[in-house]
Amino acid sequence: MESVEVLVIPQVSDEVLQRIQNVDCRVKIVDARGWFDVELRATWPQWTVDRYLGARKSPATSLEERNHALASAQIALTGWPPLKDLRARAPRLKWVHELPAGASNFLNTDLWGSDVLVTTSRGLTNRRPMAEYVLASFLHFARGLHLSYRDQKRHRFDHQTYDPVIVRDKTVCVVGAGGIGQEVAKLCAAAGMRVVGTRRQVASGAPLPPGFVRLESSRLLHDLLGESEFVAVCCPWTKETTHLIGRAAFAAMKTGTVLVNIARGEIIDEEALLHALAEGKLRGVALDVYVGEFEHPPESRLWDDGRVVITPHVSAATDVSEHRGVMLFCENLTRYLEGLPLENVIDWERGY
Ligand code: OXD
Repeated sequence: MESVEVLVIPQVSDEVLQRIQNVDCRVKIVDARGWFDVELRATWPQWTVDRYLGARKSPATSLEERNHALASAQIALTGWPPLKDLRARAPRLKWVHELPAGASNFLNTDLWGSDVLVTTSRGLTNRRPMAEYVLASFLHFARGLHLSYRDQKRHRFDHQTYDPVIVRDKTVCVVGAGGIGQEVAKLCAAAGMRVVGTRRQVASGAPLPPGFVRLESSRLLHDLLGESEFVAVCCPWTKETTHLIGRAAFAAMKTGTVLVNIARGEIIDEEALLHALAEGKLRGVALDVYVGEFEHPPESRLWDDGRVVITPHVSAATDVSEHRGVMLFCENLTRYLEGLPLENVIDWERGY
């Protein structure tokens, strides 16, 4: 095989570039780190640009140089946000790998549903920090810590309203028992919680992943919600999971449920969530994601509610990264060069 051009778009380190080069001498890296920032700034909503590109510096390049790099690339490594018109401008493109995990990141790009193989870092993101975010949120509301902000603001305690509960022996429903969901399950089980969960499909007779005492297909989600005090949404956002947590799901939940979403905002119907809060159904809600998070701030009625914690998509952030997206890219590069099937390819029909 002759050389393959690998276009590196995100601002990864020199060490990462070297690791990719070390995969095989046929790899010809086109170092386009940061080149496309100028286009990302022009094509993504200002909210996304401020949040993810900020004031970072990038090399000045001409459109001609960028188009030239795209014209010959067979493989591209991308980050978040991705280029919206990569397919159209890279006629020789065969495969794109994204360092983030979410397939839905490509929804507004011309790669979605295209003939190019697209792989994600699904399951290889910082799972432990995300699991810690979930458990921290559960404990926050279980101990009533959210009420301390109210008391602090008005300089008056109302100790009777705290009504703390212990998480040990309580049931948590992990919605989406993939790589992240399984990490959540392990940590919650270690805290003494009873863990049940759903997956899109569950093979009959397959052993339960560590931590789980029950795993069902998503058809049985409402049954599991009905036996849980805590719920963690960890599944990918697809056609099937849009508004998965809607009115019927809230109706199936116990009064006093704590709900955490570390996946995508669109999985929760926010009107139904507001309704459930108004009805007093939920003890607390932690949202690391919300509907339209790449375009605008959260819905004010959620942000203004003392039972809702909203964070800016930081659950995977950590001082000790365990992200293995580059590792997967390098392994897949070897497979690509050997003509073998790649891991973590997005199935456009399935949506992840
Ligand atoms: C994501 C990620 O896609 O954090 O949300 O990787």
